[in-house]
Amino acid sequence: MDIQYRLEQKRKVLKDFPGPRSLELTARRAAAVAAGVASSVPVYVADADGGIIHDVDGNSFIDLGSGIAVTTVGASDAAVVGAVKEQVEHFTHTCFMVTPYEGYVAVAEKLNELTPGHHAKRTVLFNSGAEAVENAIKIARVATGRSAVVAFDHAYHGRTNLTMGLTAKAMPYKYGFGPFASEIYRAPMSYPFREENAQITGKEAAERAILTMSKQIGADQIAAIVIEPIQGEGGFIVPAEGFLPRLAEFAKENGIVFIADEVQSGFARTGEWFAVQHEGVVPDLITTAKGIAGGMPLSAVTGRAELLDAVHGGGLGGTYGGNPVACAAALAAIETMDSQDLRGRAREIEATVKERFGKLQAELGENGIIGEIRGRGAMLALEFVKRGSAQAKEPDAATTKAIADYCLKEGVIILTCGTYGNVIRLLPPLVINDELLNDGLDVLEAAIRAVA
Ligand code: PLZ
Repeated sequence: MDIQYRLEQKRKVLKDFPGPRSLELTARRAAAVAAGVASSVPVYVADADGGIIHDVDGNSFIDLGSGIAVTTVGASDAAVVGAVKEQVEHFTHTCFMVTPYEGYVAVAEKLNELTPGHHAKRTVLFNSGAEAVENAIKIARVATGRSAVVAFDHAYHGRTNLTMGLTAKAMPYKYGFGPFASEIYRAPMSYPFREENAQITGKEAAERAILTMSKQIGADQIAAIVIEPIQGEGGFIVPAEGFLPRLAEFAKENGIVFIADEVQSGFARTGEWFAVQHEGVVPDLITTAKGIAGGMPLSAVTGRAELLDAVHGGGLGGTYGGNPVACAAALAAIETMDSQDLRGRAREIEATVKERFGKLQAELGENGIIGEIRGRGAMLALEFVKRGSAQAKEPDAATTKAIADYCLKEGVIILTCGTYGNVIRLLPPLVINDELLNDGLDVLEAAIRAVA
């Protein structure tokens, strides 16, 4: 990795935190912004680069969240900034459905090339992850002539009506927002840390899900199975080995479209371009967003040409889908991921984090609070349990929050997640340097020791 940072990569927190400018903005916000939008950090951003976020009061935070897995190449990668500037000086928008442009085509070509499988592929672009998932289901329904869709326990697929229905957790995502779309079914996930039978294999967990599908729906009624290869919001759950391949095989045997939602896990994050590649799974459709465009809003559905081309002309689209500025950013971001070997960097980060926190877990012992350390590449998580509940594995959301709060006060932004709110997730920008990463991890380790 050879990155020229624009901002000094150094953590700094002043005494009065949040500072006066942030407090002023918090007050203005309360009077102007809908209360339903929450922010996990009480400071306002002035600048961001590499692994650092500057706030409006002169504090500098280490970013271990990347704006929820978006700024994989950093929040102001030079190549992305250059490409965006170049594009906005020509045109910001024409609408691909009216007057098309090359950037959209080039992004589609790139996605067709990078996604797993050597079959003929097509791509369609949108703005958000939810929009991509929703359209993948539209495509699967048209292509199969079926309507049922299967999602999993702990799943997160978005906040639109259809994707809320796919998302598992009620509070805060679904609570009070129903009724939800029909023909959505939920199957049991493989969650190794929380399996009642600790010996269950991935294949057996898949058979359990297949039984649910066969009994509750009927395999020939299912249009699509949609799954995050590593579940994100649900707790960075990595299914047992063999689970995803067996589900993909079942889908294939029954004419079901297998959709991998790689909105969070895609684009170098896990040490491969896509998380399904760790088990050699080739999805029929793959949804991407977040990391794809260096922070510009862009999402995509990529997959088998015969599925995407089954949709009638004009059946897919949207005013802004594949915006030219976002496309220019995507091509530059993907180029940076490649030239800086950010997949390799993700694997280095995995090794660093697993080694350090594995030691800490062992040191805290059987009755320590770190239940499990898991994840792939730089999509890593620590799941916390109540002290003394090594057997029961009682989730400890309060301690998890206390750890994140401690980190924030010390200048490290850490995100939590999980159905039980007891998971700390690490999603650093992959361009973070070792010194900054280790400083951030020192703070996290101190936080865990302080609460343990
Ligand atoms: N699919 C796998 O992770 C977005 C959303 C956080 P959008 N995850 C972060 C929140 O509280 O809103 C996500 C995801 C997976 C789909 C989505 C949805 O992507 O770009 O937020 O619509």
